[in-house]
Amino acid sequence: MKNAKLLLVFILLIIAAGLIAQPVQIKFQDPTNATLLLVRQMEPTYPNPTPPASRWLVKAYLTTDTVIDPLTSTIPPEPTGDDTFVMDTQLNFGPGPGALTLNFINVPEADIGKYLYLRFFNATTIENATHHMSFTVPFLVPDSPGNQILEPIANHGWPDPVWQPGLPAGAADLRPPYRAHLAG
Ligand SMILES: [Ca+2]
Repeated sequence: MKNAKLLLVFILLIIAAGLIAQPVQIKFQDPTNATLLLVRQMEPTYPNPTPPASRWLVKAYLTTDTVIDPLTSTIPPEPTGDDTFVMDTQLNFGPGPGALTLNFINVPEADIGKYLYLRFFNATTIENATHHMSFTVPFLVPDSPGNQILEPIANHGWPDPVWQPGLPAGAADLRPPYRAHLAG
């Protein structure tokens, strides 16, 4: 009888573990300075290493298809179509020759099978950004909870020209130049 109870507890523990969401954690990195050089096309003094207060905004989005849909022309710009916002992080380089060192993007288990992409903005807040650079090919979120480390340049690319204009802050020209947002 005691063994039967222990077995029941064991089974319940296995069921409970299965119910806990297992996010997929994805880190995009670039061990070279290639991404830094693309960022410096917009801001030649973008610092390496990048002090926390100077780090531009990076947003991660999900799309159910493989099409990266454009942003709205509202302030702040929002994703369109089937694309949805996932999380913010910061554009950080270094130390060393300028390796891209982003934080992990946490994708909920429910979004496995969707496609993930990053968009860099040329300001520390989206309201002040005039340009953005986005993946050209979104990344399929794999059905394998745990850490995934990927290199964006090789696999997901950037458009040419890399920085895309047209965000409302630039169009409205109501804000100081983006250089004002760099503390470093
Ligand atoms: Ca889409």
